[in-house]
Amino acid sequence: MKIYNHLILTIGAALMLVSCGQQNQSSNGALSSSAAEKVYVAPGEQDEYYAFLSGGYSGNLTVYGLPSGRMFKEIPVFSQFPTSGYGYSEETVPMLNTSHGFVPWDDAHHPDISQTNGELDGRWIFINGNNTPRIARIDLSTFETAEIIEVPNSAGNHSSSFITENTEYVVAGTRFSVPVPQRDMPINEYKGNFKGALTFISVDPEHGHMAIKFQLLMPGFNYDLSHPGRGKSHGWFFFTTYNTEEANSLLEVNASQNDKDFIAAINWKKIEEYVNNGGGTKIPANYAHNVYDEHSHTGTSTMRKEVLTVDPTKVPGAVFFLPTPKSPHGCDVDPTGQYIIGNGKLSADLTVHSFDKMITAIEGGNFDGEAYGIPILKFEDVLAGQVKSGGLGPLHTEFDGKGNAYTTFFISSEVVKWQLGTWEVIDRKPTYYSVGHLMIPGGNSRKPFGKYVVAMNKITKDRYLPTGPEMEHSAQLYDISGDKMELIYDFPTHGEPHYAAGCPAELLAPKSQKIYRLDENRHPYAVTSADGSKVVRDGNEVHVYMSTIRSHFTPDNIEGIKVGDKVYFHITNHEQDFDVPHGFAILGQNSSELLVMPGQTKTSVWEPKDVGVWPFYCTDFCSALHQEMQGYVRVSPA
Ligand code: CUK
Ligand code: CUA
Repeated sequence: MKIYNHLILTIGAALMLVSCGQQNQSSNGALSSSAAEKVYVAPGEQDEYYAFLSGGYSGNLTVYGLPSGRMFKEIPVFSQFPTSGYGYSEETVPMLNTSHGFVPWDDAHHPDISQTNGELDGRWIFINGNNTPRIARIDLSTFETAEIIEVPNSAGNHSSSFITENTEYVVAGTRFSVPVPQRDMPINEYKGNFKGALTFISVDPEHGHMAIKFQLLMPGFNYDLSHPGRGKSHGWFFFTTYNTEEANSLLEVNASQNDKDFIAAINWKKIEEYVNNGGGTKIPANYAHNVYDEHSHTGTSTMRKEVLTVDPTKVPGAVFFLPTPKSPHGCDVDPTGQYIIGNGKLSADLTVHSFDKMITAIEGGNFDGEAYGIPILKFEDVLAGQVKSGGLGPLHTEFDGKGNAYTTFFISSEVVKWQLGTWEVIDRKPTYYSVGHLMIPGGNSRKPFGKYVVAMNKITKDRYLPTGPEMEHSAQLYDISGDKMELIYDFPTHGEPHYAAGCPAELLAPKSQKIYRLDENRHPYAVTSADGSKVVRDGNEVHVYMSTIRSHFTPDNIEGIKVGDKVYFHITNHEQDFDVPHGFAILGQNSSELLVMPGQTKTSVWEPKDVGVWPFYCTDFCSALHQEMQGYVRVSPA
């Protein structure tokens, strides 16, 4: 490994020099004024694209505009979010329930926008929780988390949440293989005993509701990333694997013995047919299924008890392994569905497999042995071509829809543009620094919008004014409308974006002006008429039915509360104008303030510990009389 590292550093340094020399820029990538014009969105103007960047360890999803790089919103998904009270209000706490209890955090990596016929349809965006395996669905008419389903038998839900071309399934892989079902056993008995569960979660086409259709129990490799087939390869799903040695400790000596790992090709249509005909085995599995209803404004959590598993060897012709060099990470399928690109992260060359050749090889039945009963195709039989990239540490590839692919190189810090079919490198530009994923709006669909690519970098170093040892990560925007890529902008990101998804603004902006109608509010504690406000005691629980409108609370003077009571403030916002939330916070409250959108009801719980007269106020500036939007709660001795 020492020699190898040395090689990387030497070649990497040489490459940086070469590629910087090719730039029409200074060594730090400083730009011309025409770049400024390209990203400038004048006051009052709007961006051309939405970009949704995963928040990594923030557990959330951030929304940006392109080309401006302006951040519009952080959508809370897996993490408690004081800004809106998500994960604090009674209505949203159930969204973070899991079989392990309340888990108010996760590591979110890969967003993917729903598709119809392989094109973005802008209905929902899905994202994975990596650490406590979960998949979330965010409604793109409200930009709110609408559903979270836990994924049992998975660990490190990383190769997720990619969707099939009609959003039939959102698919989740597992970075760790684990005992299935979980049990106490020696770790060094991993090999042959641990399983990698690949989970196919069906999506109801009308409402988007998710349900686990089946789990394919694969050999104990690490299933790192995945991509759906599309077009001609629709019906298949592809997963990169590493650690096909099944080592239980991934010190490099163990993990990189095999010259080639695999891309697993899964014919999910075949497995779907198998389970529709009664195939598969149900096993006990506890997992939470959390749904937020936008009419009752309330989340509910249901614990599911079993899952349908499928043994891949029981479905002949459904699962194959494609040998792919050197610990492939990214697994990307081009817009035509013909090419499957495996980026061996310990390699310099990119391996491109051909879907047609794969089918021919499968039909020919001439295999290179098998692994746990799963046929291994011959490398030469499926290889479409190799890209002699000249870079090091390839991770991820996106497409512009014009026959070009763009691959990130983590070690040599660059984006390389190459041509599908000829495998020729066309252009390369440095990134600052150590790029992970990249994103072209729609670059993960049959119809990419190949005008910009966003590179998401892991190391920020000197790109911004320093803010101490911890800096936000950095994204970079390249104009890819010409033959050569042009770096036009840097912008800081939030958390650690891994992947992102983007779409034209007109796909979302019109319907995203939605408001919740007060007359459709079915929250059990809603106050939908002006005189519905009241205070109701039930033992030591007190329910305050409160309404808000610019700029007062009703009621605003509350008496009769005692120390030891549990007080529920159910706040209904009577506004019906777009973008007029009211907030609520009371002194000493140890959860969070709330933001209540027009037409919505949200509940905050307060258990007063001390007698006194305690003020509450609106936390969101709502009118010239916002500062008058306040009240008192009198707390008497028990
Ligand atoms: S991963 Cu982070 S750079 Cu989670 Cu898709 Cu490759
Ligand atoms: Cu309501 Cu400020």
